[in-house]
Amino acid sequence: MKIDPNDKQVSEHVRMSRRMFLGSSAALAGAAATGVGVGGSLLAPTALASTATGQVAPGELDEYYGFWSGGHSGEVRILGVPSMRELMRIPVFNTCSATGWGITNESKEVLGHTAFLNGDSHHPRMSFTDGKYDGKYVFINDKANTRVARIRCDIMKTDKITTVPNVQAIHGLRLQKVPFTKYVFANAEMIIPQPNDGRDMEDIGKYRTMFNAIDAETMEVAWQVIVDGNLDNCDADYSGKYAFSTCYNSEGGVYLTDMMRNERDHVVVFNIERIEAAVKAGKFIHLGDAKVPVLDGTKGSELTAYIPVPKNPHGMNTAPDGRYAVAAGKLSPTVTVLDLHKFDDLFNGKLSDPRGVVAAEVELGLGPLHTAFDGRGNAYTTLFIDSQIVKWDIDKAIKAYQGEKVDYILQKLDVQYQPGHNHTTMGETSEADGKYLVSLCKFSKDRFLPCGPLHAENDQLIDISGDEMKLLHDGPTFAEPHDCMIVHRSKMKPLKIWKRDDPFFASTKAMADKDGITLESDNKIIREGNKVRVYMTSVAPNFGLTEFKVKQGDEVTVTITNLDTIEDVTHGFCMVNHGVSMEISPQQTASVTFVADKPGVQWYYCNWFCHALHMEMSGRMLVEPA
Ligand code: K7E
Ligand code: CUA
Ligand code: CA
Repeated sequence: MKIDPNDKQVSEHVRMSRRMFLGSSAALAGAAATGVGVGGSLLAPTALASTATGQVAPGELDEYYGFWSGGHSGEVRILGVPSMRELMRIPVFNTCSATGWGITNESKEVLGHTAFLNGDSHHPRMSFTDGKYDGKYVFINDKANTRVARIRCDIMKTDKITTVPNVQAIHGLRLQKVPFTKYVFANAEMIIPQPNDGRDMEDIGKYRTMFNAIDAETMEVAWQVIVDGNLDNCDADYSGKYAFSTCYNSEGGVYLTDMMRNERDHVVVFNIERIEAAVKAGKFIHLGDAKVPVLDGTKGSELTAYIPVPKNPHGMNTAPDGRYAVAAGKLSPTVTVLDLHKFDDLFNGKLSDPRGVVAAEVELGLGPLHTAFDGRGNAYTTLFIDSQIVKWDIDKAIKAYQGEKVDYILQKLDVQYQPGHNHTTMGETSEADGKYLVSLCKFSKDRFLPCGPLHAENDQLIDISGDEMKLLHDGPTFAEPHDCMIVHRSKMKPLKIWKRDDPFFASTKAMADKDGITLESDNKIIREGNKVRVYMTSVAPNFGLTEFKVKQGDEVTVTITNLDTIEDVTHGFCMVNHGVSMEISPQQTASVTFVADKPGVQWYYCNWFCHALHMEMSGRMLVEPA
């Protein structure tokens, strides 16, 4: 028996539920639009409710988008803040069977066909214009395979991935803030022989790593600077002149005990103007096959300055006032406050000792890792060993360092347990608003129902709008969000439906053009030797082709264009027993290539719930035996 998708009863039911669904989202959009006019951009009722509880009522929208790294899951996740609801996952350095990331041709083009699919993402950062988030891109590093990826914020898909040559393990990643994000700054962490071709493996004293600048638009590596020591975290200033990185291994050791020997390691400052001038003047070398200019920034170079700071420093965070940056001591209970307004003097000969830029070096507690800011002159530093967030006053810390008797520590809040990064709403921009702080705790221990030996982490939401920090919410997260960034929703303009001319599937469209196919209407099969290209459309609940014939051993490319124009009606394509599945969202084209290696009837079906007849949205690949 055939079910008629145009059956009146069925379609009436679907129309009804769509209308209800669209009706409610339209109301929300309306409410949001009204809110925009009221003193900034928040929904007044949401703001009141969330300030009190951190909760967002069902049907209400969050005030902030949070971008979380997925650590060694390799992805990026979007959380709503303050609800801490997980809104979306963006596969980056991993495979995803729901969306087909790592499986579809479009994603393989981004990943490169030979790319590793295990990643270790740490630091998601949004592009800037004039020190403010511009809603365009989010960049993220992959420590595991020395890559940097870019996510387009209109479609929330990864659109470029760059492997950085000559180095190993990209860790710290921050962006140029001013005048705009021209460069993505990426620290390579591990020291290796240069060149690393097997020659000098035992000569540890010659191991070096590099600071890397990637062009944010082309995603090509613009230049690399060789440094002394290794590189951990980095940040940039609000003048656009400097970037700076912590180094925990100034010893140049390869064993842990060696890396802990010195009482002070350093922060290395990169002079962007001078580096650009040196590149222009041809003062660089090439290493191996890479065409990237490699410059010498080791001690004594005019491109860099080395500021000694205690001990195995980790976090490097610029305050929103543009005046100070904080290096967290990790193995020292101190943080070092650097005066960015004195950084010119590191390069013009006015300072005999680079420590002259240290504005304060004060004790906070055990294991300081990362610092966040509220835009009101306060800093919030995670204390890994003490399992606390310490709130401190930057100006008072400077006075205390100068010998005045002032208490710069305002509050210590226990968190559960052992925080790594923390992040405030808009806190890494000149628009820091001091509303919420998220503490990314590395251990959850007893905070959640036990789920076996492997534990979730615990991201805790803290209200910092008042004088006192108040814990609002525990949020379990799977391995391992090192870091997050939180951006006000007024900065974001994601698409709800794909545009037909999106460059994300331009190559697929070019292939169709060559085959004389119009993706928006054709349901056709093109054969070229043993390569078969199957083009079809989809409209809920039908594939344009309910069957197609191939021969065993054919290489089959299935390209599907989703003609639905209704928000949220995504289809899927899964070929049973072939490891093939993918997402096709409204107005998207997606394609996948596989070998039809099994004879007989092979069913395919839609695996994204799209319609009352979603189960029936299927078809047969008929494979003639070889
Ligand atoms: Cu885990 Cu930013 Cu990679 Cu600190 S890093 S904790
Ligand atoms: Cu189409 Cu489910
Ligand atoms: Ca050290």
